[in-house]
This record gives sequence, structure tokens and C-alpha cells, in this order.
Amino acid sequence: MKKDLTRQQHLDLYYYMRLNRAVEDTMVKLFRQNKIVGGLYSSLGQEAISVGTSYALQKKDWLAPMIRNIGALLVKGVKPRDIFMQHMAKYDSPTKGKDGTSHFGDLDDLHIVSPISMLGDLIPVMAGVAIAGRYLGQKIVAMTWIGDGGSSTGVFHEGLNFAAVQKAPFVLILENNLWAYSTPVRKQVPLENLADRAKAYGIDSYIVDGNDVAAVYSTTKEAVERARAGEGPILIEAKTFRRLGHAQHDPAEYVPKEMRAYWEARDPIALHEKFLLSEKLLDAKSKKDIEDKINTLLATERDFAENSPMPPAELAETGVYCTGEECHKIRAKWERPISEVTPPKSSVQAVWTVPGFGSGKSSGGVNAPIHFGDTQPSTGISASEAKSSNGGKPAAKVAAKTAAKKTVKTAASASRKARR
Ligand SMILES: Cc1ncc(C[n+]2csc(CCOP(=O)(O)OP(=O)(O)O)c2C)c(N)n1
Ligand SMILES: [Mg+2]
Repeated sequence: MKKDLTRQQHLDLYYYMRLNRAVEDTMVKLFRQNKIVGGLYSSLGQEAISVGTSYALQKKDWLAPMIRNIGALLVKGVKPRDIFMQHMAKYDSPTKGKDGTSHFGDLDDLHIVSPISMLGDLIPVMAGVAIAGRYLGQKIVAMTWIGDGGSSTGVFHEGLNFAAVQKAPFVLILENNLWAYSTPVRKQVPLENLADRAKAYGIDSYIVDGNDVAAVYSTTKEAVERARAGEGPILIEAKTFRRLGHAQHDPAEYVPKEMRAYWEARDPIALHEKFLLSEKLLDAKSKKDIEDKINTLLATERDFAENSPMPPAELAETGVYCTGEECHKIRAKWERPISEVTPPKSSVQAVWTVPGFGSGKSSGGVNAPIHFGDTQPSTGISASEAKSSNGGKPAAKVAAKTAAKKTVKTAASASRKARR
């Protein structure tokens, strides 16, 4: 799989992983100087996941990061200064100093939805973003991340089920780093592979080595393109390890030494660098150039952040409640006249159709009632045609009835089988 990537792609992945690590190293220094006002979470050893997955997205696609996905923000185009200033609660930060970690997004340009601290809640939100994109004819894919611990929340299951039944163009990355705070994954999930959770929702899943950036990228690229083509959501389990504690306060002494040693020897940046050097895609000079580029960039970005003022006190009472226009400027970008895609004409042929949507094995087939209000399904059958072929009943109702009958029959035959 590694051979499928171009040299530039390999080098981009390397650059962003190094940048991800350098940004976090800088923030550790700032934390020790007491300049970080919020929590500081580390993705040390998990950079290949944030970078490899987000690198598979197109510019128009949407993502919503979790705490350990600074790498994804960098790939999507967020400036390091914004990440520094956000953690330092500076006035020039995206939230103007109202948050001490990474709760910021960019709906207008970069298509980033702000993280939500309640684990799992981004899943239904991003499924909604994916469906909205389809409704607007934009052919976008939405992506978010969840931890092994977060995959046990109720909303993970509700959200994934919702995405599955809606065939949302949505890719969920499950970062199995073996720990949720101090709880080892084996004490909270009775499964070897968390990817198996996908089976419950009838969706496809992949398992990938989360420390192999090229494998993470290639796997995600395939999943993203499948989701974009209308195959529905896909779950990717990336297996990795959380090298530091939950946050700066946690020395993680509960982690067995052998486990730490095993994963430290599999550092994703060192592994990729070794591959690049052996394939002659990188040499000492180009490596030094990359290091210099990152050091120069971060020196400027850090200076800018440190020189930004703290917010004025009076700002505290602004932006608390939504004030309409000045609060949120985002507007839906319709690719077609709105009247064509909203009721009563919502049954017009979609720009982008999803084969099988609303016509799964147990539904009423192509005539399943998937539309809004009292409009007819978009099968091309007119209301009068539908009426004449089934004794005057609307097609959608007939289809629903047939489906209900089928279900009853199957349940009855199943119970007969069970009695035998
Ligand atoms: C619904 C919910 N419950 C509890 C928490 C508190 N909490 C924040 S992070 C965390 C551990 C998350 O572990 P995991 O999902 O494995 O992610 P990791 O920290 O390993 O990246 C917990 C319990 C929360 N934010 N939301
Ligand atoms: Mg975890």
C-alpha cells in the first residue's frame, strides 16, 4: 500500500506529523511557563491517525476534531498561532480568549465543527452535517474521531445507527489507544476489535495500524471515497497507544512498563522516517530543510501568540447569547434553487442519488416512504399511475403495508423454527 503514494504525499504526511509534534512540544513548554490556561492533552504517538485520516479529505469536506486531533486541524489549514492562542486564552484567538483548549471551529472557510466535550456527541452532529451536504447537493464527506472510552457512550450508538440508516456520507475514526483515563480498554469492552461495533449497524469497518501513517491514509482514502459514492458511513478502528497521561496532570503510573516500551519502539514518526530514508524519498538535507521550516514557522507563530493581549474584561458579557446576524453568519450554500429541493417539490430527482436509501432489505423496496410531508416518493411513478395499479391507494402507503406484512411473516416463520 505504501508504494501507492507519491513522494510528495509521503513527505506531506511526514511534515504534518512533525509539525503536529512540534506544536504540542511548544505547548508543553508554554504550559511549564504557566502560560497555558486550560487543559493540555497530548497526542504523542498518535500523530499518524490525526494526520493520515484528515489528509484523505478534500478541501470541501467537513471534520470535527476531538482533544487529540491537533494534527487534523493543521492538515485542514488551521494556523499554529490559533492553536497556541486558544490554549493561552488570548484575545486574537478564534474564541477571543473565551476558552482554554480547542473548542473552536471554522464553519465558513475550513469547514471545521468545534469539538464537543461530551464524548460521542459529535457523532450525530457530524452525521447531520453529512446529510445536510447531501441535501444541498455538495458531495461532501464528514469525519470525526472517538476514543475507545467514548465508543461506550450511548450517543455513539445512537449516532452511528442514525448515520447508518440515513446512509450518511460519514467516516468515523475510532482511536483505540488502549486507555480511557486510567481504565484499560479490556475492562470496559468485551471485544478484541472495537471495529466489530459496526456490525450492529450493518455498516462496513476497517482495522488499521494507527502508527503506520501511510496505511492510515490509504485506508481512510478508500473509506472516504466509498462514503462519498453513497455507500453509507464507515467505521475505522486505528490501533495505537496513549503515550502520556490523560492530560498534563496525569503521570499515568498505572500503565505497565512493558506496554509503554513496546509502543515507544513503534513511534509513528520514527517508523515513517525510517521508511522514507530506506526508499530514498528523504535524505539528510531534505530532513534538515523540513526541520528548519517547522522551527522558523513555530518561532513566528509563538511570538505572535505570546504578544497577543489577554481579552478585555468587558468582553466577558458579550457573545453569551445568540444575537442573530452578528452571532453566526453561516448560510447554507445551495447548489440548486431552494424551491426545487424543498416541499412541495422535494421529490424531484436529486443531483446526487444514494442507491438503496430508504429501500433496504426489510423496507418496502424502492417505494419506501422516505420523503417529507405528503409528497410522493421520487420513483418516477406519478400519483395517478400508482393509484391505478393498486386499487387507488397511494404508492408509499401500499409499500409500507407490504413491508409490515413481510416482517410479520418472517417473525412468524422464525418462531415456528424456534419451536421445532
Ligand atoms: C459523556 C462523557 N463522559 C465522561 C467524560 C469525561 N472524560 C473526558 S475524556 C475521558 C476519557 C476518554 O477516553 P477515550 O475515549 O478512550 O479517549 P482518549 O482520552 O483515550 O483519547 C472521559 C471519561 C466526558 N467528557 N463525556
Ligand atoms: Mg482511549
